[in-house]
Amino acid sequence: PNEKKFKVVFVLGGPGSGKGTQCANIVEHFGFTHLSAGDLLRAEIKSGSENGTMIQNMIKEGKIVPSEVTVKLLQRAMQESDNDKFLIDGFPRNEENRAAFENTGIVPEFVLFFDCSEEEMEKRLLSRNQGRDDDNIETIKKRFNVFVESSLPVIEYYGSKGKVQKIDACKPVEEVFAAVKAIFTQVHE
Ligand code: UP5
Ligand code: MG
Repeated sequence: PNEKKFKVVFVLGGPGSGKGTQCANIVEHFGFTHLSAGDLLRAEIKSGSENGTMIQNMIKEGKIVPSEVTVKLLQRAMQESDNDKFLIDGFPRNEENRAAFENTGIVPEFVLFFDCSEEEMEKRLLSRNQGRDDDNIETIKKRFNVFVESSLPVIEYYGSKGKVQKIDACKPVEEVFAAVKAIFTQVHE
């Protein structure tokens, strides 16, 4: 059960749509704590946990790590935080993820969806240069396929509940943030 009464916003969008970039801006202006599921999984690899090798292989293939692993990491991060407002970035990525998170009793307030063309996202990922294992053209193509096949249905599900705030994420960072800000100002207080 959601004992601490957490406020959660899911931040979704394709690989390279700008989730991490915009979450950093939201944290600064609206007092949320940013939890990137991908960052938590990459930290798990680095820490040498027993699941590390499995996670590493799945990320390299653009596949979605089993929900029990990811949900546990997210729950732990929320419980360890002093904050009660969270941006959950890059999760849930499929129906299994969504169902597993629902079992925690936490219902997201809304879903921020960064919509961007694959052409633009590919350009961004190939020029990111942060040494990510999955920023090569072969893995990027796989990530795009998984996004369309498994993650878009989750966004459609929340859309059918009237919970999706869609943003044109192909624009420059400042313009995207202006749209984000309008949503948080309106929806959030
Ligand atoms: N950039 C950002 N915004 C821009 C803009 N408006 N104009 C021009 N450039 C812009 O941005 C990407 C790059 O683009 C950066 O260089 C940025 O400066 C620039 P970023 O903000 O990092 O985009 P983001 O959407 O966060 O891209 P990311 O690559 O992190 O998205 P993914 O969803 O692919 O990655 P994530 O870390 O969430 O997941 C990685 C893998 O982990 C998954 O493929 C999967 O294998 C695994 N995973 C799970 O299994 N389960 C999970 O729940 C989560 C992840
Ligand atoms: Mg990211």
